[in-house]
Amino acid sequence: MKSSLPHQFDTACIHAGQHPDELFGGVSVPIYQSSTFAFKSAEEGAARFSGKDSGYKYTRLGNPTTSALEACIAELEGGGIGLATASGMAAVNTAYMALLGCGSHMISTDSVYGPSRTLMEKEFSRFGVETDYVDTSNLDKLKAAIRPNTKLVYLETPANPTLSITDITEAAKIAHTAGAVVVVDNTFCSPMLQRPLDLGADIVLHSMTKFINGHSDVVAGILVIRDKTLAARLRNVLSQTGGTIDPHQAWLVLRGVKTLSMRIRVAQENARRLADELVSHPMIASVAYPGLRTHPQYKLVEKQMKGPGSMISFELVGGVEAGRILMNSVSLSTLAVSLGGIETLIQHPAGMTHASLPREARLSAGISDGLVRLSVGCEAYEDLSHDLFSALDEVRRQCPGESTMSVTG
Ligand code: LCS
Repeated sequence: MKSSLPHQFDTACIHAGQHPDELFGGVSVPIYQSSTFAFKSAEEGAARFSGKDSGYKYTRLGNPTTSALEACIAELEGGGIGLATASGMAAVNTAYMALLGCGSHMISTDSVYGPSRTLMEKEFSRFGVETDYVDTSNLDKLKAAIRPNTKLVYLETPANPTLSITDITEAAKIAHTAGAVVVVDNTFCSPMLQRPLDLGADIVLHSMTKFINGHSDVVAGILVIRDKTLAARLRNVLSQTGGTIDPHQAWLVLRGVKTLSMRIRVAQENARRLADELVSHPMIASVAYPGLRTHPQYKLVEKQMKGPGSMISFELVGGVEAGRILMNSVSLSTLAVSLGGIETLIQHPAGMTHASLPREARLSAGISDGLVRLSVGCEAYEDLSHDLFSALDEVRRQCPGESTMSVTG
């Protein structure tokens, strides 16, 4: 696919949306830590509020540091308008609120980040929005779920935490035929590995808390939209509901994103090697990793993504109890939720990130009680491997019973 980026991706991570500060020449974008902006005259203030003058007015509505970040991520996604938010969930909420209303219907990937589903089930349902959760990796199921009032098709691919993959191009065709808007949560890939707008999506969404910032020190989100009318609609909802990012937070993400491509290359290489070793370990019952040839959608991964990324989910022989021993036995990998940071994190979706879902819904979305999720970081491979496989030895010691091996990919 022909890139619409003016620079190579690695270059754009460092420079997109940024230029030396005009006042002193500072190379790093200044942090405009100001809630409000002075007008030179009453006339100038009025012109800004009427839209005749595009200058800044109030940070909830726009801020120069935030604008630099929005321009940067929009360019990395291949062009569009960026809207940075206070968290990934603020981006999800903005999309739901802008696109749905009483009597409308949404179809969502069943295995999405837990709160993206709970927000809809507990809150938006109160306002008369209906949702079907389907395995969107199966396009027939997606097609069958379409209704005359379907306004939004919400895809998460790779999905959290099952790593199942939805064909964005084909799903967008189905949604567009029905007149629905397509949102893709691209958090697991970052724009380095997948560019949903180029594949037919209308809106791409990220928790920038993850790979884009990459240092587990900021909570932030973003929406990128190419259609100007749709972008204006989302901007209105965002600025009125107050989910705007803070300028200091925006600056931290701008600093983090500069190393995005380097971090992803190292983490992905570590993940590939770990996944290869995990599949042949006797205590592992199944491994889900998009880079394994045994992944059920391996061909689609090759077509749609530029690399398999660094998230691995696996099931241990011995289920929940074995997972508990593993998580308590690692020492370099940190037992924590979140993902996409420079450090390796391990967690238990059923008890942690997806605990808000009723068990039945969770199981039907493929998130079993014993699934363990690993967000592989940039540590030296030998150290990571030693930590994980020593912990697996401990599992074997405390919880014997070997696998007959069923790699689900
Ligand atoms: N979308 C995805 C795919 C996510 O994984 C998360 C957070 C969000 C949206 C929400 O972003 P936030 O508001 O936290 O910035 N995922 C988390 C996870 O898997 N563990 O902890 C948070």
